[in-house]
Amino acid sequence: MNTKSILTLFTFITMFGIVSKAQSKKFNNPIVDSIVIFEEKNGLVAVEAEHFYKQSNAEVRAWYRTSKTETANVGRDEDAPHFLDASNNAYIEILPDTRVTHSDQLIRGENFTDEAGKMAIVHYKVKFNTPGRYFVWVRAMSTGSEDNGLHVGLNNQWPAHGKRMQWCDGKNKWTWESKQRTKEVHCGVAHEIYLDIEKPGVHNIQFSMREDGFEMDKFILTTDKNYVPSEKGPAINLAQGKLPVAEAKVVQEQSYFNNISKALPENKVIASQEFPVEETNFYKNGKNWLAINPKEHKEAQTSTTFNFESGKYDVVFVGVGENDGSSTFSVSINNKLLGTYAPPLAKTMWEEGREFNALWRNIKLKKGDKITVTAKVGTDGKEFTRGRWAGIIFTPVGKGKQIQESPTTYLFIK
Ligand SMILES: [Ca+2]
Ligand SMILES: [Ca+2]
Ligand SMILES: [Ca+2]
Ligand SMILES: [Ca+2]
Repeated sequence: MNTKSILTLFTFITMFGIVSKAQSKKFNNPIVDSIVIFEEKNGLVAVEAEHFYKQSNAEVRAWYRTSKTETANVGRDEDAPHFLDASNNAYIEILPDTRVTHSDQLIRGENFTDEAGKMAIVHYKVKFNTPGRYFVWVRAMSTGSEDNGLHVGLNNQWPAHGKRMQWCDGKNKWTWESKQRTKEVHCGVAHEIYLDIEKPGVHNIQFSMREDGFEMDKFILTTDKNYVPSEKGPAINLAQGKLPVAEAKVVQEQSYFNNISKALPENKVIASQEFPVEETNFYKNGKNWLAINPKEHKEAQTSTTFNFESGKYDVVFVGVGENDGSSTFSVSINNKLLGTYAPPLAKTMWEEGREFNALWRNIKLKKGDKITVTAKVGTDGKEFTRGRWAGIIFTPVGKGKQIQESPTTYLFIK
């Protein structure tokens, strides 16, 4: 390559770098105008988190939108996108997320702050018709232990009862919660997160970072102490302005296996297609599965080596439900049977998901162990199943059940 083409290439790379950074950057810009005002009616108001009109104190950490068309690339962010089950198919996340597990260094003022109103503040305008005490609920997604704290404030004040919102239940799924973390109760106390609205009129509702990596989908304020929001929560009311066009409903394109593989950063994964195929009676079915052609074989077997750290794991075997019967799968370690599993009948031709996988807990594995999967086709008397399976996940002991709760899908990816 001559000097000129090296220079051209260098210029191109530099420009590309600037462009991709600029594109990420705009996902922290507001998409609603500052004239947009949400409205409380009958003691209730709901707001999509992605509809903030302003961010402040956003130098070190900021909130970034994620949707089908928006994925920020601004540093460490290890969890998978979660817009599929989000209200309005979009949410915001505080990035980068440099404290993912307890073993990552805690740096106050960078990846953590116990001071409300100091870092990464999002702002919303709400017109209140009814003064009173409003309990604050937020729909959040936590994938670990260091991304589940938040502060809420009012008109640039950060009252004691808006500090340290905490999530413990509902890992890896969108979860409504309204609890305050205290010295005594780390998982939080109910009915302690509220804002007192003294006068009717337009007020500023604000959320600020406690832990980076926090993901917020939607929030509500309610005067009803016993109200518990469910699913995607109540409808949005506007007092003034217009919201952007709703985010397109997204068809799940990622497989369940991919979703649960990424559910925890500690997961070790062997996809079925990483196992050898030759002379096993299996074939590669699409991008995700191994399968058996029942016209040629009724049984297939393949083995590979466990190349991860020795230790104890929860083992999740992700099978595929089919509607022609139940396939049977056996998993062995060094030729010793770990267990046998037959997924139930699926309603569709094939389906991966919560219903179609096996969990073996607290299994001792050594680096170099031989993992063998044997599959047998099932039948309904007329047609045969194809013994389809997606792979095996080795997750820390006690986490198996949790990672199984990932979004389900039955799409076949060609
Ligand atoms: Ca993320
Ligand atoms: Ca974090
Ligand atoms: Ca996160
Ligand atoms: Ca949302």
